Amino acid sequence: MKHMNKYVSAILSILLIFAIINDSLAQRGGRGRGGRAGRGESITFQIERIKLPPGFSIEVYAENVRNARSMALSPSGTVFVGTRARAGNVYAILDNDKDHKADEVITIASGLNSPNGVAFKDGSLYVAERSRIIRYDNIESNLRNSPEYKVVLDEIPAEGGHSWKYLSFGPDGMLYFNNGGPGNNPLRLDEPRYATIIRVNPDGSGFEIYAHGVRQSVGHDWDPRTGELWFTDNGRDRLGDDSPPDELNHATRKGQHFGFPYFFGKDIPDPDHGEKRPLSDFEPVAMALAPHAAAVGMKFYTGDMFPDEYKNVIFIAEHGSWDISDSNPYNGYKISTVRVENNKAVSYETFAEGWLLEDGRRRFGRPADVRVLADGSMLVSDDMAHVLYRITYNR
Ligand SMILES: [Ca+2]
Ligand SMILES: [Ca+2]
Repeated sequence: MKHMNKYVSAILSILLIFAIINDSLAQRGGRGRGGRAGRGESITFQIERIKLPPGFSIEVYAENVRNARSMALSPSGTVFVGTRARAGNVYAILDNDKDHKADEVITIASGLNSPNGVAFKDGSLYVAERSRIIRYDNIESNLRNSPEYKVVLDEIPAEGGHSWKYLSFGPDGMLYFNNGGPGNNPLRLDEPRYATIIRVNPDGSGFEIYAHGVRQSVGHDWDPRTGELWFTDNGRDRLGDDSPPDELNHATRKGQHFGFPYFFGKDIPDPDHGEKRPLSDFEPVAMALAPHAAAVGMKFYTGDMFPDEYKNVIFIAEHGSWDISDSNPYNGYKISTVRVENNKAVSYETFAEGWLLEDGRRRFGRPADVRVLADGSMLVSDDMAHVLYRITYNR
């Protein structure tokens, strides 16, 4: 009996040690496992740390949405989610009982090449990979059947980085997407399709460059009041912790040039290319955003749930920095708002923060995109914690 107790005690000790090791691994990796980027440290998921203005709440809408990035909505309420990670997944997320919590996360495609961009129109899901756009017709009747796709547009040049895309239908019915610069500050006069925003007809015809000089824009939307395009753009790396800013830009017509790779922000010349053309050749930034914040997905708030002051305000997902030295806190890891009045951006404020801890290094999530739901609540995707959140307001 005494021996027995010793054995039991030894086994319990071993189990306890395993439990401690396991817990410490979970603390380090947590739900952020695989989401590690830069030199920051991933920690366990702590939604209670997210701070919002008074009256707003945030909760998890869907879990286990690995690498959740851009979102698209069907009229019936299906949320489609693109990803950038190697698995190449696209998801359909269903709230079958309409209680504002997802019931199913269906992987409708995998093995695609960073299918970051998703858009929905007339029953079809459009997906932007790095170098092509594909289309799944009648998708909502085929979510579980490994649906087949047709290629809409192929052979978009996509060397190097910055080729994952954001995809939307504009008010003109055309498909818009970015094609970033292949590197930190390359000048590629040989290939005008780099560092652009492009538009095509839904069948892939009518290819044209809508905006030039855009380093990497992974978020855009149209002002519902004017129908004009606004888009985020990520500034270059390795010009210091405080420079250059990320950008919110405003295109008023086709063919404008937004400065890359010659200038950043309002007037910051690139060390390699800044003297090659005059600043006056380029459209000024509409609002300079935090340096290296990685401003990505953005949408105008068009719902009725939030207070009136948020009507037509731009919500921006700031994915969060890595290119900041150890002595300074990171930027981003938050949702920001920019107010547009008389067609000018007039304010830049924090709406939701707390994904990054007070030490400025540890973080449990990275916002990637925002979407307004039919009831006026807002979805936020998080490609590090692998969830979608839903933000609501209680009058
Ligand atoms: Ca539900
Ligand atoms: Ca610019």
